[in-house]
Amino acid sequence: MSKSLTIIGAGLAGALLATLLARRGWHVDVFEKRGDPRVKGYEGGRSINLALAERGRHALRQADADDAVMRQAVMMRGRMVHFLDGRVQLQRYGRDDSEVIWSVHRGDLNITLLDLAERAGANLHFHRRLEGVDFDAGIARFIDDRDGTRHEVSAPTLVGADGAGSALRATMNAYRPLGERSEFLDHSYKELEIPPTPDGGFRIEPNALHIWPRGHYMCIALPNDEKTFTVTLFLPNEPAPGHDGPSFATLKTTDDAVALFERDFADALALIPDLRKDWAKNPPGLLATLYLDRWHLDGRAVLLGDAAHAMVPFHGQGMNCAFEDCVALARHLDAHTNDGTADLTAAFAAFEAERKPNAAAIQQMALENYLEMRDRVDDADFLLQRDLERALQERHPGRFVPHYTMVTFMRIPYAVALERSDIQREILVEATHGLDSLDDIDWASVDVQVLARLTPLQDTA
Ligand code: FAD
Ligand code: E0Q
Repeated sequence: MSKSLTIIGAGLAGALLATLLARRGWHVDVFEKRGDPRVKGYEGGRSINLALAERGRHALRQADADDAVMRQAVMMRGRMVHFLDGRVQLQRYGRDDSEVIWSVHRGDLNITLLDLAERAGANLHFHRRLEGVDFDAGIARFIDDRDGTRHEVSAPTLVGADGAGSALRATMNAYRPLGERSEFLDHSYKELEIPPTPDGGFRIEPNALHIWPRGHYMCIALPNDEKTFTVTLFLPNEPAPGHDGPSFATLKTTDDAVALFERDFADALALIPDLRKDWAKNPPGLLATLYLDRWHLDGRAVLLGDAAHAMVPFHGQGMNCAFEDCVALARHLDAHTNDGTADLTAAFAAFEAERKPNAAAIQQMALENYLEMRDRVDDADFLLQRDLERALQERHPGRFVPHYTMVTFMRIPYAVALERSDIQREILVEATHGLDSLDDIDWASVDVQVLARLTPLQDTA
């Protein structure tokens, strides 16, 4: 078979890619270390829900998966900011309800995508953990963790969709170094749950991403369609030098955790009856950015999604970016296929050339967004800059487009969004310097800047 591929990992990217390729006539085998979530229920996967945005939805439409996914999605219109004194404020993400994001359940989404992959003709193999690859012989070795049995499979072409801890990446790197570098954030996360009300409703506003910004740390909550919220606390691992604020290291007992919530997240604490149990369930989750110089080994193996470019979660774009990768890889494979034979080396190289700069851009923007989220969403400078951003969007439609809009509601390359955001931030900072209201803006000089420094922007068709 000339058009065949072996995908490692049946998570979000692996399942979507399998569907896209099987529909294009590829023979696809997918190997997943866990059991089939459709049989036993979804095991593992620590972030229980995820924000789905336009990039991800566009990719899902390519696989006719968008309708099924959207049936279980909860709309989020903006950030609901919870201040220390208990006040709340909705900061809209877009102009109206056509510019919103969607909270989706990771397990349900995975199941929807696995069903589609199977229906498209992909062969799914569960309980198969990749352990190593003999690249010279084209053989992949798997272990079934239930009984330790080993399985060898002929796999001349491998795609790594096996996530941030990718085993395929490790074996590629051992064969020919990929130039791998991980930068761990000095913050980790813990997940907690807000249950439904006794009569089965949402405890707080469902159509928002809730956020409790507290300077060096924060909580967020995303709604689930079963009327619960998943709360995530992001906190430093160690006390910051010169600060005596809370950290995972200083919260030694569940009493310490409750005390932190009593002091800093009092309105959230009232909503989390099982805080003690949830707290003890899992160790803090680590957060890191992964950089590679190379994503592929000629035509024999290629990485995508978190396996290629894990990022911190603060822009809610990791899955969205992984889904964009899948569409791009399928497109490059098509473009490099002639008379039923694919030039895999050329396809993988073209995929890497297109996606690597964009992955680097969203990795950087995700890191920057953490500071904004935890420290700036409640400060006056920031809010004035957001107001000016909206005003300039109206004055210069299609030219001055807010940062969040470019990342979340458009599909222009992330690298373009980053480049334009940097210019726009300079304009915003300069124009609002020393001011406390838009009344005193020098519009003529701001308009000159916008016209001189920003070209008209067209979304990717
Ligand atoms: P994964 O989803 O991790 O899938 C990898 C699959 O490979 C898994 O099924 C795993 O079991 C399997 N596997 C692993 N090793 C092996 C092996 N050796 N052999 C076989 N199979 C293997 N992204 C968003 O877009 N929006 C959000 O709101 C968002 N929030 C997040 C919040 C948190 C706290 C975190 C940590 C991440 C968040 N993300 C978000 C990022 C998102 O979770 C990832 O980017 C996304 O899951 C990447 O998909 P993937 O398919 O590459 O990897
Ligand atoms: C989104 C949606 C985990 C997470 C996921 C997200 C977002 C945030 C803060 C976090 C960014 C934002 N955001 O509100 O600007 O838009 O996905 Cl922490």
